[in-house]
Amino acid sequence: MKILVLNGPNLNLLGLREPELYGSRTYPDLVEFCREAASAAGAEAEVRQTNHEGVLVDWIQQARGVFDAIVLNAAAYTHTSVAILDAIKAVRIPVAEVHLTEPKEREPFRRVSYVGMAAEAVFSGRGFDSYADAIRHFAAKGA
Ligand code: CA2
Repeated sequence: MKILVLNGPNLNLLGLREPELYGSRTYPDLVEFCREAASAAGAEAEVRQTNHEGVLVDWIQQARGVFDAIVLNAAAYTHTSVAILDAIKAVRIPVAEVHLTEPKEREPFRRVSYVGMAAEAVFSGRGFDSYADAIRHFAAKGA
C-alpha cells in the first residue's frame, strides 16, 4: 500500500521554532519517522511539505491512481481552505487529517476544520505519533 503524507505551511520549521508547542524533532526527523512507521505497518510512505495551498491541491489531485491513501497535516490551511476540502472530495482517495497538537484545545479559530469535513478519520494531539496512528489506520484496513 502506498500512502502519501502531505504537510502544509511552516512544518518545515519543526524543531527550529516553538519547540514548547511542536517539539524539538525536525522536519527531516518527521520524514524518517513516517517512512519507518509505514514500513513497520507493511506499507510505503512518500512524505512531502509545501508552504503553498495550490501545491497541496495539485498533489491531492495527482495522487489519484498512484496512492491508496493520504495522510494530511494541512497546518493553518486546515482551518481556512475550501479549495483543499473540494480537492479531497473530488479525488475520492481516503484522507486522514493529522495534527501534532490538539487544535480544539487552542485558539477558537482552530476549532473549524475544512479538511475534517471530508476526512474519514482525525488523529491529533500526539506529536509525531499522530502520523503513525493515521498510517496504521490505513494499513490495518487496507486503505
Ligand atoms: O498541530 C498541528 O499539527 C497543526 O496543524 C500545526 C499548524 C497549526 O496551524 C494547526 O492549527 C495545527 C501550524 C504549523 C506550524 O508549524 C511550525 C513548526 C515549528 C515552528 C513553527 C511553526
